[in-house]
Amino acid sequence: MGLVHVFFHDKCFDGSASAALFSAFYRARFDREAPFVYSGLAHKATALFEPGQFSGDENAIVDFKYSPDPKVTWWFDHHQSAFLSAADAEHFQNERHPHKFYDPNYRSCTAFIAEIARTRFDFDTAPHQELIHWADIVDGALFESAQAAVELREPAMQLTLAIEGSRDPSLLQKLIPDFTRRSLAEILQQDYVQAELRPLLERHRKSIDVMRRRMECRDGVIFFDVSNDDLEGYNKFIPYYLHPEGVYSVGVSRSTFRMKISVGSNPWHVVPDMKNLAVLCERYGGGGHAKVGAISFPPDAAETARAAAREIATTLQASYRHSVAALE
Ligand SMILES: [Mn+2]
Repeated sequence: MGLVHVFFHDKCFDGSASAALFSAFYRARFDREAPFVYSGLAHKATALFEPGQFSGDENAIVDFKYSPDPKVTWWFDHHQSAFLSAADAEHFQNERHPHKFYDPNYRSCTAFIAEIARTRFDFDTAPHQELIHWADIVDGALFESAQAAVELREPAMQLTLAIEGSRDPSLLQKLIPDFTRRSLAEILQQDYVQAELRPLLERHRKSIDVMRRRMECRDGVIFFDVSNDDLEGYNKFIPYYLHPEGVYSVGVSRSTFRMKISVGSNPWHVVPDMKNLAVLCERYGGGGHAKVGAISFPPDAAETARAAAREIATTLQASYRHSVAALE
């Protein structure tokens, strides 16, 4: 029996769930006794893969970029930008490897693995439906409401907070095997999960209080400046939770290495003719997607960042008034 080394998107619910589902599939259809090891992969500016890293008898990459390394024997991904280069994309297309799969139309890699394993390898995915369902919701950010996204009542939402916020690399080593043998509610009750979660939930609650104090909503735009507050990241749905009447949000925050303007739109409150936020942020040297964008400034450019944020808020307020006038 050969060692299976699984490489997965680190600190990501879908990445961890993909690693778990792939393992269950491989055990059921290829080798019931195979030992597994797991390594998280992160996006960074330098080389994503290290030479010699693919040390298993089988090496699987799930929910992460393609590697043309011949030691990689399985690959599943659903990201729009799955290939580091045109040469990698060509390598994938020409090789036509029977165990390498790519489809950017899937909301989660977990659902993609499930579909391939079920239809091509006759794997029974029924026992893993809960995991597949939640991977789709979390990775697609398809929360039914701002309450669901911020109050974190569902076990999957609290597990996501633990996975994304934990600094302990051993958490996922325990969580991945648990994903295919316990329900999410059972996993949540495990001591090792509760120990991780307690401080993270406390920080999450505090961040809601801080943001509540710093927020105002006028003409459809929620504005907040938390750059002088001790906030280590925050849930990006909090603005719409506190101000459901808001359509856009503009926030200023600070980290050790930059000042940041975050510009977003409320998934649960849209108006006609929404402003494209990527285009708006590009005007200030930032970027993003149509529905969410960001701009970075050097850490000492606080005033420039604040002035730009005010200007963006004013632009979005005018756009909102225009949209609402069109509705009347
Ligand atoms: Mn994913």
